[in-house]
Amino acid sequence: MTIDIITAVPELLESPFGHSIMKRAQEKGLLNVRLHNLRKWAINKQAQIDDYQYGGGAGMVMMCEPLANAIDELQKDQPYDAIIYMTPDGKPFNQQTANQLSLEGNLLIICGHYKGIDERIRTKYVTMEISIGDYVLSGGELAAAVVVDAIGRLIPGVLNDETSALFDSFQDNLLAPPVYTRPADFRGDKVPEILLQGDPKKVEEWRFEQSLERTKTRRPDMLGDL
Ligand code: 6GU
Repeated sequence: MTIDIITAVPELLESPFGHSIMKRAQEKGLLNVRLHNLRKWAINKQAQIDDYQYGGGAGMVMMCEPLANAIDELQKDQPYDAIIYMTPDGKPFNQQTANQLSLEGNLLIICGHYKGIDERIRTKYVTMEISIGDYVLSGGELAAAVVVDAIGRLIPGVLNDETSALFDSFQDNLLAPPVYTRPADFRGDKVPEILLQGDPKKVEEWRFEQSLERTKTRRPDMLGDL
């Protein structure tokens, strides 16, 4: 899977994909994340990519030309299954969307800054708009890192234990159960006995009950149609 990211601040995205699981995914050739500096397509020697908004008001708007030229050039090399714009007024991102996007081949992600991008790029190029929650970030880069991480770890072969994504919170509309590791007794606080007994069926039942209980108390909204 290839994910191209257009950003005015590529530095913000270098570290998130350079470590741990995302790094391994790229080393294994399962995920190819490419950062593209929008300034490369700036309209003049001043490296301009944004301008004042028509109608007045505070905040700069990212201009059509650099974005359109960037997208056109990248699109020449490969068609995209989705052109995604990161924006707080986009569709709330969730596990279902992550699952769907992890099945795609080529994605293009556009990170906005300032007041956002010219509306004409949204209507003419963008096929999907994603928000990662009801709060405002100063740019789309951190949100893009969140989305790429959520997608990347679902690509088959990226996680060591391939089944482990199946037990994630949200993957079956339940929160994950509590987990424990050694020691079995930490300052008098003991690991639940059932996990030590080695009966896989009982462990599975216990985990399901814990998941259900946790979801009921923390996120009753998720149980709406159960
Ligand atoms: Cl995708 N971008 C920005 N700038 N702020 C956000 C967001 C995205 N999602 C939530 N807040």
